[in-house]
Amino acid sequence: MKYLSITSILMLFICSCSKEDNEPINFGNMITTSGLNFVPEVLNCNVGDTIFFELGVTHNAVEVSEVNYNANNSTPIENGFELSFGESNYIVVEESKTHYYVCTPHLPSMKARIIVH
Ligand SMILES: [Cu+2]
Repeated sequence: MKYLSITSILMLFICSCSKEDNEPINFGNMITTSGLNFVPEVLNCNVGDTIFFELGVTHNAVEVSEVNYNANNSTPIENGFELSFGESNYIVVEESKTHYYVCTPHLPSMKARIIVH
């Protein structure tokens, strides 16, 4: 008969506790880069969701206004998010609106949206 070590029992205890204590995180809200594209180009999510970014080393992500998005202008929007080249990070969306963002060196092709419902 095999017994669980004290470490294993502690680990099981810690894991089951943290599952109950924390809100579930939706890891489906992930934005990556492929070629000169953000993937997905349109991310649909809900207020309160966490959005993860994993950017390739040649790409950044700068939130811009809708007007600048349509004009392929990378001027950052006030209080927007900004991830530097190759950064892996996350944001939490707290408002029902559309976030427009671009990769500065790869405009006009590389831009995308996060639609918060
Ligand atoms: Cu890029």
